[in-house]
Amino acid sequence: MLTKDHKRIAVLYLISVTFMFLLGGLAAGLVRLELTSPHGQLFTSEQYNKLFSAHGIVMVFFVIIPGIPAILGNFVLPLMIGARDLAFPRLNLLSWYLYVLGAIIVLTSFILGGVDAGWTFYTPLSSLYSNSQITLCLLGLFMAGFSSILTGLNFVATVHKMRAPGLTWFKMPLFIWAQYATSLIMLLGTPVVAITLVLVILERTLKFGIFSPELGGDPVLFQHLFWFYSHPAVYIMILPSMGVISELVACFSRRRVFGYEFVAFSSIGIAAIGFLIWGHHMYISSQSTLQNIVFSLLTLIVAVPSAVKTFNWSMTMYKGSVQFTTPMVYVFGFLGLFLVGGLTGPYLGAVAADVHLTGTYFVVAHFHYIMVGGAIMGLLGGLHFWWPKMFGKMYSEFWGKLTALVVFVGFNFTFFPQFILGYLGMPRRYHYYYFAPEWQVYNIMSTAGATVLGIGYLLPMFYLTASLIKGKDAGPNPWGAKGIEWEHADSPPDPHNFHHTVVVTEPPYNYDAIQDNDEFRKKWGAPPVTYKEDNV
Ligand code: HEM
Ligand SMILES: [Cu+2]
Repeated sequence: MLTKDHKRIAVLYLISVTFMFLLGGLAAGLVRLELTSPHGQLFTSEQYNKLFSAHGIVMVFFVIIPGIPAILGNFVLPLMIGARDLAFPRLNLLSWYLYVLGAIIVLTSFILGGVDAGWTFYTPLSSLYSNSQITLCLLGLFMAGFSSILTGLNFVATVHKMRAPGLTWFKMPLFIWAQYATSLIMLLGTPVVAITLVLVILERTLKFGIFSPELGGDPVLFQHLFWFYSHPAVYIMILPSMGVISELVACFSRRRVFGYEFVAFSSIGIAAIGFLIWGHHMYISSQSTLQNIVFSLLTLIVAVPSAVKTFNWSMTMYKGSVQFTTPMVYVFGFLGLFLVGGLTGPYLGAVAADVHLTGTYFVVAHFHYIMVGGAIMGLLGGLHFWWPKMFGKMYSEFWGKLTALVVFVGFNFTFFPQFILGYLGMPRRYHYYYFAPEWQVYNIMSTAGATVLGIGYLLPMFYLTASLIKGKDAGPNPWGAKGIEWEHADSPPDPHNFHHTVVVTEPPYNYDAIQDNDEFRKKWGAPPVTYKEDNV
């Protein structure tokens, strides 16, 4: 645990994030269990508040935000650009310690009594009224925030300074572009929320009048500061996943991503516009009508770069020869779920519809489709893609594909009924609904789906661990993929990544240059690769 090797730090993150994911999942299971009955007899309202707060806090701050950057980014970013390590290896290790310290503090706050103000910590509930362990919890999140800032800093410096000779900006893999854009958001946004959390702590402990009207503060100010970070934060969660998808689509369609430059710039575009649309979380917060209209327009504009990506991935597959490997099944899962999540966004972005839908299960369904559907599918897809590189072993394709299917089906059964519930008016964060027993059937569907989904999320732990023990050797390039990490490094890569200095001469994703890589694939029994004429 004193290693400065980015690859080992990535594995440390993999273990710690998985642990947090299990805890967050447990809380989610209990929340869903409570909602199978309209009367809410299992928990008191206070216990329920603490459960969903714990779920949200753990999942957002300790799973999805660090997820892809800290695990996959740490492992493959230096390899993909031909660097020996990140720019600041010690800082990287410090980031992991801050993550763990933050997690321990937050979990302590749960054990000492819990937190009941939700993951959004709206004032004045969080600052004046709640008697729960909010101060301690915020302190933990503050630590975790620094972990995020330092990782962002490290990635930006690495991408600027450590690229292999010949690797110009427009030869960089799209995953790197996505990580770069994400890192910019981490650097610019996280300090704002970190300070905001400190202000809440000061208000709680020293009665500073910042957010609470009783003390002369303004609760809407908190929302502005909070969402100024937390909307861009949703792109911290989804952009890396989009980067992963670009890699998988290129590799398993055996083509350069259609409109590579557009996809690269759309990452930067999403990051930039993401900072202008936080107000769509505040339509009913008493901000002015003009503000509502402006935020609404800007919100609808951010859909454009996401649509560009989706269109370009589809075109890449359409013109390529698609290989159905486990990571590719996750790509299709991602596309299906992201589409549903994305298409329900504009309903929430349009002021008039949002006034009806805000605070309901429609919102819950929407952001789970994006964050869990989008970000976790990308994380799983990427993990299955780079697993052979990380550990040098192949896993069972059968279990891999089956799991992807179980996750997809379970996911839809869990969250689709919540759109209906939201439309029918079921509010989020209530532990009973005896005034509307007709909602029970959808809630039972949702809980049943969550059970399937839970099983789906547990399965990889077994067959991926099994692969470490008895998996076939993967060799350096089991997918026959293009990219520095596949073409120049062993699996797993040696401590300094490469035996020689990498010099880049080819354009990115130069799949046209490969004649035949079937020998790689025979090793693990995959169908042979066939290449199509490139007729663009
Ligand atoms: C791209 C990834 C996206 C992620 C990760 C994401 C995530 C989220 C989250 C976490 C919330 C819940 C906030 C809360 O706790 O109240 C939310 C709500 C919202 N999202 Fe998204 N979202 C994404 C895309 C979009 C898009 C494309 C749109 C619109 C075009 C959109 C519009 C909204 C709006 C307006 C709300 C506020 C709903 C309300 O509380 O009334 N989102 N989103
Ligand atoms: Cu937002």
